[in-house]
Amino acid sequence: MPSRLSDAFRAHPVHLHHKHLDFTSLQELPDSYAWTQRDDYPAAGDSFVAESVPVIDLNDPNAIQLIGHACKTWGAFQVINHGIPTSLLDNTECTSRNLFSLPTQQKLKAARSPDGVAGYGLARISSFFSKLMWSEGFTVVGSPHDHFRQLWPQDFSRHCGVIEEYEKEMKKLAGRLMWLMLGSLGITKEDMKWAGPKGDFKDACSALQLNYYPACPDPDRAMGLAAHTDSTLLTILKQNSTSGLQVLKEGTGWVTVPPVPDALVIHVGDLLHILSNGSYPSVLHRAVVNRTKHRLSIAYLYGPPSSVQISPLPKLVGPSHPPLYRPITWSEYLGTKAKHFNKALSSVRVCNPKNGLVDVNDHHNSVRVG
Ligand SMILES: O=C(O)CCC(=O)C(=O)O
Repeated sequence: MPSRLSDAFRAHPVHLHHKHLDFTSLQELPDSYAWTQRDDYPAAGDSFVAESVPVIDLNDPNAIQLIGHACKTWGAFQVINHGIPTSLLDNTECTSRNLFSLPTQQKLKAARSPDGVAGYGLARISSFFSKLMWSEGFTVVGSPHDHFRQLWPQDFSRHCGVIEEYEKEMKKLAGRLMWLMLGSLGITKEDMKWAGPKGDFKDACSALQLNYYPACPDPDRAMGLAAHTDSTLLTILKQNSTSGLQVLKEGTGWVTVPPVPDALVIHVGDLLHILSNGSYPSVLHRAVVNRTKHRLSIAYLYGPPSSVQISPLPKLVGPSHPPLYRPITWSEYLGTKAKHFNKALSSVRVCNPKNGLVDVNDHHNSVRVG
């Protein structure tokens, strides 16, 4: 992540205490992890088979239409036949599992600093909540080399190689998905100069977030990762075979995204919501935990070059569709998010949708904390 993006975090340091990270010693849920207001929306799917986010085959000739529909109605979808080799998905999951299995003291050698982005620790969003989340995280920005050398002094290069290969493949897939998602809005290369002369989003910025959710003695009262939207253009999420990811569907409630072997979950992020002038909702999601099984997820967070101004695309703006958001760089938006969290989008909104339409991301204002 270029220094401009790291600056957003440096300006908003979070002082999280990492001492709670040894979950194996906890036989009962401590009060500090008990979320009394967890169910701010109903959970769908307990008593009936609820619909869930569409699974889209990227080789389907109608993929672009299916993606457009999924983005509009869910802000999320799963993809299969995406071209990422199963062996790379497995190796990345294996490196992540290996990392979180290290003794706590070893992991803390690579702890994220209060004003940093990369490294091991609690989710950065923890600072917005009075209760702790039942998870550990590790963020990679660029090369994981320096941190991995601390974690595995003898064996770091093998793990670095896996993560770097994963980042390279994710970048290619993210560029491809960008064109499918933008194409479904009628946007072409002429409309997206910052995608570069080859349209390959060469200067895009990204980070990789590894999440580990240990088995939990009281999962109904715990929270793995609290409800949030991503500050990205899009996120590519790989989950292991334990379910836990839930997305909020307006009018339905929390819907579980079931793990599908080799599928990747795609989230519309806040910046794509802005580019689409509000047509594609930035999906509110969270992770819940399991009594007997641990869970792993790997999120590739993809955004524009740090200094590019992101604003509603001119083609999507007109007399009946005024621009809903002011222009903002990713760097500035990360600073806004670090300060306002789930109210960041509304803080950059300049007007409400016309024709009585509700802004699809308005529900974020009602998400309760703690
Ligand atoms: O673990 C999951 O499924 C969600 C992860 C996530 O939302 C994140 O890393 O931002």
